Amino acid sequence: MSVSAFHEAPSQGLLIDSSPSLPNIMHLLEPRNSREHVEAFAAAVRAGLSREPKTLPFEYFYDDEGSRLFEAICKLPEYYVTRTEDAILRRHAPDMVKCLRRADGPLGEPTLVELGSGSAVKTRRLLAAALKRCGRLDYVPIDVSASALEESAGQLARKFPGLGITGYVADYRRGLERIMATAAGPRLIVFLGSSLGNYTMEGASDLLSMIGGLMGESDRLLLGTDMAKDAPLLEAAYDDSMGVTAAFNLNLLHRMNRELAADFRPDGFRHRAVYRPDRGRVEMHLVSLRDQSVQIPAARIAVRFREGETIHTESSHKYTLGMLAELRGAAGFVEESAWTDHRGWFRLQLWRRAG
Ligand code: AVJ
Repeated sequence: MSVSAFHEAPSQGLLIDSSPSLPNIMHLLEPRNSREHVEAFAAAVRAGLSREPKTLPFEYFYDDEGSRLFEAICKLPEYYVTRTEDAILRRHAPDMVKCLRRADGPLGEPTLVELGSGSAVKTRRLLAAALKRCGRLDYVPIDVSASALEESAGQLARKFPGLGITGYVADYRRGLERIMATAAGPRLIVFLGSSLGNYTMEGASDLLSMIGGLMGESDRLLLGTDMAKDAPLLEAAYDDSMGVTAAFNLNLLHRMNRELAADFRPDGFRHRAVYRPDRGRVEMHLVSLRDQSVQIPAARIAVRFREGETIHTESSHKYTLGMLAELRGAAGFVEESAWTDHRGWFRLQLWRRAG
């Protein structure tokens, strides 16, 4: 396939004229500044900070600033997760997409659905392999960050002629329900980066069951999971020397200030990451450095913090084979194949629905 001069032309007009497969972005979420969105955030904050111990839902890390900080985390020397998964993908992508076949009837193109695509850098390995195999492919990323989705969809459209892209700004459930009702099979759903790890074992099993419930016989789930390993490695990965992960965690306080008119003093808290092998996870907390009280007007609460009290902001599960087998069984999947790196730090597994 040759790249025409049009593709490099700076003019938007020429780009549109020359590209039959410009990404299509569907919005199933309320925009960030809408009243519904602010109210949902306020309700989550009120619930989490009224509880003992205090918590905040991890979903709220990913505003534009948080998504940008997460991309920076992925490049840190301590954060081996992204690099390790990418090495496995680089090596085995052609095997991972074998469930996809060239469309041979009126059924439409093979489809690769991605949950939480972010910047979709690692996904390129899979897209390249699937395009080589099938010629054409529909790529359907789902992400809550409109900016991340728009940017990566634009880049991928330029890089991969033959790829049809429809992005969904949506939560996983609503996005998947819509996509699985419309896209013809076979469909490969990819859930990379150990994003599943943010869910409790129960939440993960519910999410996987929901996904399985929408899958047909010829569909497959490709799931990337970070594995249990030595505490120092894990704690360094979540508390890097440049302080990027700390900034990512503290951004939640800035976000409450920005969106809920809260008066958090971010220098009154510090980032803490601790591996709890008994719970199978790394936990991130924000630790209050003193007794203090914070007003959150949009959530209609004032919150008191004791010195040393923490907000539990994230869990990142680090799986054993036993934990993965438990999830697989509970959610009704069967494993077809699995790939790992030479140190066994990260695992990609291909599952189909049981029965
Ligand atoms: C995007 C959920 C996979 O848990 O490792 C990175 C997020 N948090 N550093 C992870 C994260 C702190 C990341 N996931």
